[in-house]
Amino acid sequence: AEPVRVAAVDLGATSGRVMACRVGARTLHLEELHRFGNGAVPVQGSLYWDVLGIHREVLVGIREVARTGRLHGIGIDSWAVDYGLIDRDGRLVANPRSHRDSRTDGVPARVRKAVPDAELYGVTGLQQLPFNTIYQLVSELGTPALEAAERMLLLPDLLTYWLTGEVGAERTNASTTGLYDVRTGEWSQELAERTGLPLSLLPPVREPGAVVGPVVAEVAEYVGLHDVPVISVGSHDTASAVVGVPAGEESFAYISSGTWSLVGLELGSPVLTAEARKADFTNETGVDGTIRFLKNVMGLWVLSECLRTWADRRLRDVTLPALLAGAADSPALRSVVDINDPQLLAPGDMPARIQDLAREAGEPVPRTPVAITRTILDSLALAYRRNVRLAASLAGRDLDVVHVVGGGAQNALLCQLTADALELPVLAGPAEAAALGNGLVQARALRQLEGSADLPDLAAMRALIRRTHDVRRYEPTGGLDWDAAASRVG
Ligand code: LFR
Repeated sequence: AEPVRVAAVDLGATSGRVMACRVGARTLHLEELHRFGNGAVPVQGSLYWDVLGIHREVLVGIREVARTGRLHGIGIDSWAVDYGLIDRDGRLVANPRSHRDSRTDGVPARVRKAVPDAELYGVTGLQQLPFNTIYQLVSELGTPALEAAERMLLLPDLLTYWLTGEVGAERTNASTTGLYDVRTGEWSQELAERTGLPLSLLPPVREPGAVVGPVVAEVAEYVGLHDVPVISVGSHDTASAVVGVPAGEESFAYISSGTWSLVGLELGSPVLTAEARKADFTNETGVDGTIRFLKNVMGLWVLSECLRTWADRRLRDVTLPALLAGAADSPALRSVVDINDPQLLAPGDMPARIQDLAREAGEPVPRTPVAITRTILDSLALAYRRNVRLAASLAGRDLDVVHVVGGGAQNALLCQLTADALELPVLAGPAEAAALGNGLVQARALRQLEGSADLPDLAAMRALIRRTHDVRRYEPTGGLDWDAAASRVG
């Protein structure tokens, strides 16, 4: 079969990318054709996404893919949880908020009164993150915006709606809302009722791999191509990234390392035990009915927010490469903190918060940007160690390797620390796993449309990634007392 060429749109909280992805039986090639910065915009004490700006950048990127070759399909993935509301005329009601907005402060406690945590977990299987869609929506109860709303569209679904005019809720992302029943694969009518949210807000669920429809005329005109199908992919970026993990036969854990670090396992069915709930592990739905059993770890967000703070202060020499080089030459495990402390969730003066956490924990306070960077990386490695081990023990697995995908796979120091902390080999890359997972699912959908009988499963997609992409191996080295460091962060 001829290779197909699709536009894989992968939106992260700090940058968005539009790639041309060429997929054939033995070829898989990504070309980044458009990249743009992204970030929440604070206005009047709220944190908004500039969603129209994102839509415009997505269009620019798609046009670039079309301009440079054939274009057989378009698929969008982004971070999870956040949404836009549309009214009965199909218009956006208000600017979507970021999950780092403080509007959900205190909301989980309110929801707990209507639905105790254990019950909620039994239905959704989700980690208690204060920003889960259910809490964001409950925070909007009684507001004019929610009253005017006809539908809630998760961000990739909103952008897909603007491209096609079709509403829906892609399954992998729907599973992150806290309103989706992980046992039945449907919206939970019961949870909607008990929290006072109208079930009609939630659009019909659609499958990753479904063809949503051709682009509407206004988009076709802009891009210069008619009849291009938009294809539903694992629209939760983590779902696409895990498709893009180049795992073979081995028993593996993964770390999808971007703004967040998602640390866990791929399973065949959810783990809804009391132990999993107490350990606060999530069960998100993946492509092809898999379950991502994982923990959200604060991730490189903490470092990127430090960089932003230092750049605002016009500190010189605080480029990322300089900081990482300095950190690699700094003493290990001198000062470690709980990198998952909720105080690190909201944007702000992150260097000061890291110093405060160190002080409160009785650790030496890191004083320089390099020392703070080292504290963040050591602390991340400790969190990876703790949560990979927890995941394995909760799911009853022995592990051979840890795959690191996403931008963090390019951070050699962090990959080495991860191997050391876990005493397991780390296989790092590809950095663009989410875009690959997005493109591979589109390519399979297109082949299915053509009536091909021989469709790749996840293992075959991963084998293709291994054949076409370099993966860097980090062997664990000894010499550091990770156990002692782990006991310092509690
Ligand atoms: C990663 C991610 C995580 C989700 C968080 C918030 O980009 O999608 O999986 O928990 O962002 O949406």
